[in-house]
Amino acid sequence: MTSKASKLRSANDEQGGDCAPLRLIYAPDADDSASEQYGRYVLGEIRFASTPTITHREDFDYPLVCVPTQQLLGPPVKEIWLSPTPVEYRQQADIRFGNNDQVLFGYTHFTLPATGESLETQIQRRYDAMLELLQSQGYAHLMRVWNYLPRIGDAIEGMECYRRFCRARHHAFETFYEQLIPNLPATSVLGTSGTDLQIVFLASRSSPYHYENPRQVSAYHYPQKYGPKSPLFARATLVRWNREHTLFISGTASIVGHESQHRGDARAQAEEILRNIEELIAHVAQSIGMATPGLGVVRQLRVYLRNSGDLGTVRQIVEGRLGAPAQAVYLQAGICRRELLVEMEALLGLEKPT
Ligand code: 3EB
Repeated sequence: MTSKASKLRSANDEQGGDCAPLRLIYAPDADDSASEQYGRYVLGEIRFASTPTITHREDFDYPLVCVPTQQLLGPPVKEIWLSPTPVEYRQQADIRFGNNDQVLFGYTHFTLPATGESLETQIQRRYDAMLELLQSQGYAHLMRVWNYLPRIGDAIEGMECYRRFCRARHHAFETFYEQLIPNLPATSVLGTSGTDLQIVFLASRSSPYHYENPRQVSAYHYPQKYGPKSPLFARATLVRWNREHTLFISGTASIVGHESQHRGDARAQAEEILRNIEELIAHVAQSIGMATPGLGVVRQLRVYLRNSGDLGTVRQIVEGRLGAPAQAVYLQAGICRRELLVEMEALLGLEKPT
């Protein structure tokens, strides 16, 4: 066993095997030794690069996602989802996945079809396959989904690609789940400059808790003006492990109620987003009997910018509100409504109240 792997193992042993079954770390993208050292303790890895999509490397077994998007600040990083115990890797249908005893990391992608009908059929098919895989492997509960959608804002045969995506996802979820709302996970949908629709997901054996944001209309209740079928996702998902909690915060935009706020003003949008995230964290903390922790608890943040020129402005707001301990990755990406310039998603751990 490599030294990093044995360190992971002993950290888990010290805690009586109680630590979270997944943990996100960042490593320099250029450094393959990081991935090699963690070896079979990697559930999956996400890289960002505008270069061609690498989906699999023969020397690593784990799912490797390469999102064709530009990182706007700092040396290129990759996100490594680590397991405290060795991971098993498999592929079923078109889905690559890694799992330990408690959680599963999965990845599937396909070239975006050119016509609206085949686009929706393909999306629905992949979602069906994902849900069936999770059911059959015993990881029935989605915790977090990321969708990277080329041409997100383009009309394809008269309907926006994102709206078609929402309709296809709606059909898949509706067919699979008896009840929708208790099953909708934290989610993001971002536009890339690539050719493939990429779907990355995390699922667990145990049942997570999904939350809505008191400042926002639930996306599944959005009025029809945003599309024929509403976006099906939760604003946040909390997973309670033995000793700690993991909170996944969905892609969050400058939306209050269901309306976009601060058209054309990236600074004000960033501020609104941080108010949304702060309120959501407060709401979750309150529901589990914790004191309101504030934005300082955010450990990892992804900031998506429609225009790279807004980096300086948005960064200033983020750093002012979150402080030093948070790691933020800034990426250039398409966002689902054309007036939205910024979107952010977050990951944090909450200590269990004693
Ligand atoms: C919003 O709040 C902004 O369709 O799954 C954010 C996160 C958004 C997830 C989705 C959409 C989705 O409506 C967009």
